[in-house]
Amino acid sequence: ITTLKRVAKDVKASREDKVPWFPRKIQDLDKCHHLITKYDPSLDHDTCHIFSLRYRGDPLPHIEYTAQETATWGEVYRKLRSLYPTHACTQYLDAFQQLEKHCGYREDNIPQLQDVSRFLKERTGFQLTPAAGLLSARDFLASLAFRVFQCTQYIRHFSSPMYSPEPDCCHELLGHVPMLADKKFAQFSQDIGLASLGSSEEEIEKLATLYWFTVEFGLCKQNGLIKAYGAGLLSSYGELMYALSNEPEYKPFDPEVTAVHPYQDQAFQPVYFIAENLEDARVKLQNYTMKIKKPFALHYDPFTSRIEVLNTP
Ligand code: TIH
Ligand code: FE2
Repeated sequence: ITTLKRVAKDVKASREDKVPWFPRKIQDLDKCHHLITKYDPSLDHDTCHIFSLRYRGDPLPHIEYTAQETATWGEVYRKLRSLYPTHACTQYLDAFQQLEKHCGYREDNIPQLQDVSRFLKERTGFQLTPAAGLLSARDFLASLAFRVFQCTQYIRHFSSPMYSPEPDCCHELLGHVPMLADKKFAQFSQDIGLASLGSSEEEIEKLATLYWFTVEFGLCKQNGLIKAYGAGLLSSYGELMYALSNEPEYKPFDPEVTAVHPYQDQAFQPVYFIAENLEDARVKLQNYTMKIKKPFALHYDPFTSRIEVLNTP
């Protein structure tokens, strides 16, 4: 009841100054759990309030996966691992090696979020938190501002190991986690999150699209070759092969163009955006986000994990 009241008050306050409510400290993320009910057409694009039973600071739940689930993971792992040396960017390969060494990344073991979260925290300050399902773009992006990554824990159906239209633990652990261990990429991810705080619905939509074509499906140049850094590619054997096959269309990463490009969320992408490198993508993103109009400037204080709001006249 208290949480409900608090949310109602925040909504009211944000109407008054016309800036959508946003979390200012990491504990506020406990109020960012609006799930999207995606597949019920009557509820399309609607969100529902589900108050998570878990709060920040609680230990991450340990999951006992069944033999069948571990077998699915094993198949996904084995096939993807054989593609990484030729298809994944060097940042990914470096982190993957570390994860095999320190974090129980193996064919016969689905790593636990708690171990992986500890690993990331030491490398880039990112931490993982379990999500009950698909979150609204606003809530998902807001957590990135605090270097918190919301993860699913269930696994795809054994009948389609090489592609899943929905995120699952294979996608989080094999797609996102290795990239989040890279400092530059972690900064890039947090920058999208910071840009989203207090942004309008239209701007959130554009930032979510940018996120989609970079963090999920991004390609980059490396030593004259094209490599994948997007998690949606690195967790799907089928799409990783396809994305680097010369069959799809390729465009240079340009935030103004990328942010408004239509995307596909039930099948392979018809187009991929190629970044010069991760640093260049970060600079381009920064130039783009600087143009988003807000009545204040935001600063993230890494010592307190708080957002400082600087009023600009
Ligand atoms: N298609 C990815 C996979 O098979 O692992 C999962 C997703 C990525 C982005 C959205 S769903
Ligand atoms: Fe993802």
